Amino acid sequence: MSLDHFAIIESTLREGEQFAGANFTQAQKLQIAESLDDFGAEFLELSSPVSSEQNEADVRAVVGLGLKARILTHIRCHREDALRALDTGVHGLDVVIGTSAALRQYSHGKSIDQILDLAEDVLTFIREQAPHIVLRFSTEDSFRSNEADLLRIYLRIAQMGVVNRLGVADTVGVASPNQVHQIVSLLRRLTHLDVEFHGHNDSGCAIANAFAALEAGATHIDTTVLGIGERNGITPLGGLIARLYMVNRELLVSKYKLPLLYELDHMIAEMVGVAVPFNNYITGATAFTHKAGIHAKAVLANPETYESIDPEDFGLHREVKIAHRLTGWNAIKARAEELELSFSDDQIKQITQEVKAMADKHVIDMADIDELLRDRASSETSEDRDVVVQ
Ligand code: HCA
Ligand code: CU
Repeated sequence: MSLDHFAIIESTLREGEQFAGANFTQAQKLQIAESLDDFGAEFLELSSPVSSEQNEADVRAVVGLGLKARILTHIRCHREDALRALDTGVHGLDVVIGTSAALRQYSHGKSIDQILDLAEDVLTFIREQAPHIVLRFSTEDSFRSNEADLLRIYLRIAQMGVVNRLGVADTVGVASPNQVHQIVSLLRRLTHLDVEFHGHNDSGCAIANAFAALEAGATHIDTTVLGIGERNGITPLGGLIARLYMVNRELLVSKYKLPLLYELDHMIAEMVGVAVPFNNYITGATAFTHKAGIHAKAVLANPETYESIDPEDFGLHREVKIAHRLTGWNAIKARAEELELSFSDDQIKQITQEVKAMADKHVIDMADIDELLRDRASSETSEDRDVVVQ
């Protein structure tokens, strides 16, 4: 399994550019490329230079940055596209062709035999032109393609000995983790080539499918920041990171600059005109917010009780919400200590009941709690004084 040895192909600048709200300027693309490189993404996949003149200029500009990340571009299975792409100086080509009946009929109109002939011609041509480039071949809509056709294509391509990597694409998000596991393990067993997984999220399995691919031996996973892409997108970078963190925290912390994730998610959200979802993996507004009294008590004693991810690994902080009717006295006590107000446990329990009663009547916030605590503290001191005076 390759959970401890994998690479991310960050496709915000290709699949992400296919997101409804994405219209990146060259300056934005350079900023995205630099940020992803800084984060530690091993590969950046860019839109095909054939798609527009500006896109061609953008590929050249990103290549010109001389980043540590290797630059790939994504092209159709055409000699012409390949030549245009190679001319930009990219380090690798991701070649794709549709293999499902629907795509064969309504997209390029080719039979499986014609696909094989074309792939053989184009891939061999690319290898002749660029002996050292990283070359990948992928079947679009793999999971709605006939399984026997798919295997025939992959095996023939593998036998040609010109590609470094095979791509499996769940183009419309139909695959389950089990299906992904099966095809990826089969390809790894039969070909020994690197295997990449690209998964859309139409039915909510994109992260689980990417993880299953890695468990099955996949070497490369496609992501985009926030998961942006066609329709509701693909495996989100942050979501994949969260999933992988669960099995190998040390590796993730050393391989990637995790504290940059918050910045990345918010930068892309702003560029494409969406908000970072409140429930987003790691960077959502409530990702590290604890509320119920039972949770707050345990988290205040030891955060691991209710946290599987340490926010500090991502440069973030947890929040314990205490201003609500589910609050508990341990949380109120902790707040009193923060304010340097001292009460007995019985007094804190009494104040907690007052907080709950208040929250039952209307929405309260921390200022209400602080006011109540200060008020009770000052009446305590005046009662003490009274006692002294008496
Ligand atoms: C698309 C193509 C693609 C390609 C994936 C790949 C897909 O539909 O725009 O090259 O592996 O989802 O099939 O993004
Ligand atoms: Cu896609």
